[in-house]
Amino acid sequence: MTRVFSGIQPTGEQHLGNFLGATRNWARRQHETDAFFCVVDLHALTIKLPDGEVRDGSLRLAQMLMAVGLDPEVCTLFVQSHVREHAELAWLMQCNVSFGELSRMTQFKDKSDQHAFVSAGLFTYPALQAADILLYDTNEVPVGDDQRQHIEITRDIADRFNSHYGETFVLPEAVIPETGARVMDLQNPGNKMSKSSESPKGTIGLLDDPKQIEKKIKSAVTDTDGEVRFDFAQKPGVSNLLSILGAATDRDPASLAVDYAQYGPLKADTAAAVIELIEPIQARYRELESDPAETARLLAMGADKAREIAAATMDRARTNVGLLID
Ligand code: ATP
Ligand code: LTN
Repeated sequence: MTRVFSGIQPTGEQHLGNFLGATRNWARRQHETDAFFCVVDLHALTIKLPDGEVRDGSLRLAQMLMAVGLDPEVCTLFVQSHVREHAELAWLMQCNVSFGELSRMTQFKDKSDQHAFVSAGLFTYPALQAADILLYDTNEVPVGDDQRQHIEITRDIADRFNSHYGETFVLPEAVIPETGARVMDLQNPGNKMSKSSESPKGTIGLLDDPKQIEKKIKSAVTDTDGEVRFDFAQKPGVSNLLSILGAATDRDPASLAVDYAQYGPLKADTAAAVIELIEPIQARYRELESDPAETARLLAMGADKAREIAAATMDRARTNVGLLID
């Protein structure tokens, strides 16, 4: 069976971009594959966060992932730091990736510009991500478009390791959705929707109430020519709304454009579709939120399942790389 792995950081609130670009597809794929989904708390440590945020955020994110539809009885849902092999394999990855390769990562360039203290961990972040993926003999990695480069470097590291030390890792493929892979900020449609956006009006949080969602979409930046057309280069704001509506209703954004002569109705329909999509998620989240002990139990069960596979891969990697086996 196809093995699927993906990860998400327990920082900030989940937004529409995370859902349409990644987690919705995780929920869909869990039924047809052997799927592993990981709350990557060690990755969150690359940037200094307020005390307690990673711990609380990990639990809340796990609850949100279940609210979005991940079923811990169907897939394996766990927290990265609960499976020690992630940090261990990351070291072998760091020793098999070059400074030059890491220097070319656009996510590092973006994030290092935003912080005064740039940790070594932020720089070697892709080595830990490669470890995450390779530990599970992963075939497919469902992610948003911004992660393409990280999956490419994972393949390069795996390929290099295999040719130096013998067949050890499976080469993974990125799986990027046709619509929703790059949801843009509503106020700055040149940037991707992000939890670290300067303007909260540009980001739709999965826990925003319907009124807020309506207001944010109504005030989304468009342009002045008044024509509804799917053309990201010329009309980024309008095209982003068409993409969101298309992804929310499982329709093709370009063909949706012919239904609209004005921006007002496009915005109203987009807001209605997003609210319809998000409301049941919010209701499930509110239920799950009330029982953190049950979430912790489910995560411990996930970590036990993950550890079994990770330990076998780690043994293979230790042997092949030439360590003295204890
Ligand atoms: P941010 O930029 O908001 O800090 P991130 O990229 O660090 O976010 P994660 O929460 O770690 O976000 O990402 C989880 C998943 O969501 C990844 O697969 C990523 O590609 C996807 N994703 C994030 N933002 C978007 C977006 N605007 N559109 C589509 N997919 C997205
Ligand atoms: N780098 C990713 C999060 C991430 C991930 C992974 C995604 C960490 N490990 C393994 C897929 C597979 C991000 O910033 N969104």
